[in-house]
Amino acid sequence: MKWHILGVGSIGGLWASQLALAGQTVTLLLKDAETLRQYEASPLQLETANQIERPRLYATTISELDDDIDYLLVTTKSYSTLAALRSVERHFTGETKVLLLQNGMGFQQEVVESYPQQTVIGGITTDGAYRSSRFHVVYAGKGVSRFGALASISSQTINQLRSCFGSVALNVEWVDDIGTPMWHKVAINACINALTAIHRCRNGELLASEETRQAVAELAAETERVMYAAGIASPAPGLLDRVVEVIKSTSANYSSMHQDVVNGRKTEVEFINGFICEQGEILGIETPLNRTMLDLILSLEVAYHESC
Ligand code: KPL
Repeated sequence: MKWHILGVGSIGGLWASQLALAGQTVTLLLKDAETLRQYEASPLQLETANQIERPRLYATTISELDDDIDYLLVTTKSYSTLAALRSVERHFTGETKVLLLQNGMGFQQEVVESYPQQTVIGGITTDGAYRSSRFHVVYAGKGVSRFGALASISSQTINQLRSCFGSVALNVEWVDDIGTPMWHKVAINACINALTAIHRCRNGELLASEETRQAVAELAAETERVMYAAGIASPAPGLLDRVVEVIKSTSANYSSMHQDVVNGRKTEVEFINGFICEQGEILGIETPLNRTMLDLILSLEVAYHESC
């Protein structure tokens, strides 16, 4: 199969490498000539516990791409999705499949509506990866990735994807209902990420004080009410217990939103707590705590930009 990767960060780099190592033809779509030059000087490496792999990949700038896109894996930040897709849509055919493997929710529906001709697939992952330099990806924690269709899909495509996923050295599952796992992930992130960015702490430290333990519990209760109104069953044994499990199993991590805030980057809060607020509004459920998280993180982003 022929894959193009849009968004070559840690998860994009991990997937590009593993697909190529499994024998797929993989092209990285890089944003400009400077990024391509950096890539050519120091091509993608994947570091795992016992080795460093140098997969065989193709790379091009988006403007120089001259090929049709068959399978497109999108691993950009959630807020860049539509702009990123617009930059490559001239290479779409009726056969193009778009796989969205990103944080947050809300933008997937916009993609489905903006690209009614394409097969759009949603995904979530708990794989842990980070970059130690621009194109050096460290695969730090084996998790699981799940994909499922967000719009109509042929059984032939499902079979092709299943067989491809079975050949890569990652835990990947095809699921009939991706909406529920996507909701669970965004709900868990809504209870952890913003709080860690506001308190400037590691995930595990949220359980260290009564104040933050209570904030987590109240956010989980509010988020669960919205999820329930949306017709989504809570993850077993309940959202708060699941959130506490994730906090414990990632206790030494700085959440992605914490990292974005301390590095002065835009965060994905609008597609995490912002998504819960939007759903609350649609479903008639009050979301004052998610609103506070959204407003505080947006003000931290503004404060940073004004100080620069
Ligand atoms: O998904 C995460 C994130 O940081 O975005 C968690 C689960 C909170 C792990 O850090």
